[in-house]
Amino acid sequence: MKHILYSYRRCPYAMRARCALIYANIDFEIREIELRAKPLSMLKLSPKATVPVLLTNQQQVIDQSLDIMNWALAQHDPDQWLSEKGTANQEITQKWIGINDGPFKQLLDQYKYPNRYPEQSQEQVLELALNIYLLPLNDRMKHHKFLLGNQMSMLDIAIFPFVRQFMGVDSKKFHQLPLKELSEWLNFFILSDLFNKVMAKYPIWRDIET
Ligand SMILES: N[C@@H](CCC(=O)N[C@@H](CS)C(=O)NCC(=O)O)C(=O)O
Repeated sequence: MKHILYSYRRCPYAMRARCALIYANIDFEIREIELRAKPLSMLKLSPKATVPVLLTNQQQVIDQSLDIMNWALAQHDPDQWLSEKGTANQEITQKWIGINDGPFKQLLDQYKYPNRYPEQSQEQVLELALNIYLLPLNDRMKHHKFLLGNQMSMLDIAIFPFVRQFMGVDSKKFHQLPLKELSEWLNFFILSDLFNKVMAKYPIWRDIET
């Protein structure tokens, strides 16, 4: 039996999980869901009702994107995305993923849906995102190609889908910002063969009515 991933194509958490699963050459089935009509089979596995959810062929349920990444890389990690585990880089990875999934994700939602967050203008949100996250990330890549050095790591993969979404809100404006290195880094992933596979389209999964 194949592993099964409940996924939503445009969700950055699901993207990072699919990146790791595809990179690790895991044979898995994608069940593309609709957020507004989640299949009962997924809710039974994971009542918290967020994607991604992985059901392994050993019937283990993994319903946090970072856990799915770590599970996939533990099976197979051909380019050593986790090679720096146990060193200072692990702390750096946790720090940046923490900012990404915490304050930056919040700013991303505010930036995407300004009408839902009238207390701050889109300009103010952009300014904050630049200061707490985007400019410091850009600085990290002034001297090497990826966030932890010249080799790609789990950190790059865990956060680029979120930065891509931020850029996508107004890509013209984004490219006028002093984020040259970050833009090149993003482009590298967006144009990669891996990302092309990650963004393949699937029909919506429907549980069979009983
Ligand atoms: N901490 C979770 C967050 C996943 C998450 O929030 N996914 C969003 C989609 S991008 C979701 O499923 N939201 C539920 C909904 O919109 O109903 C993870 O890392 O997997």
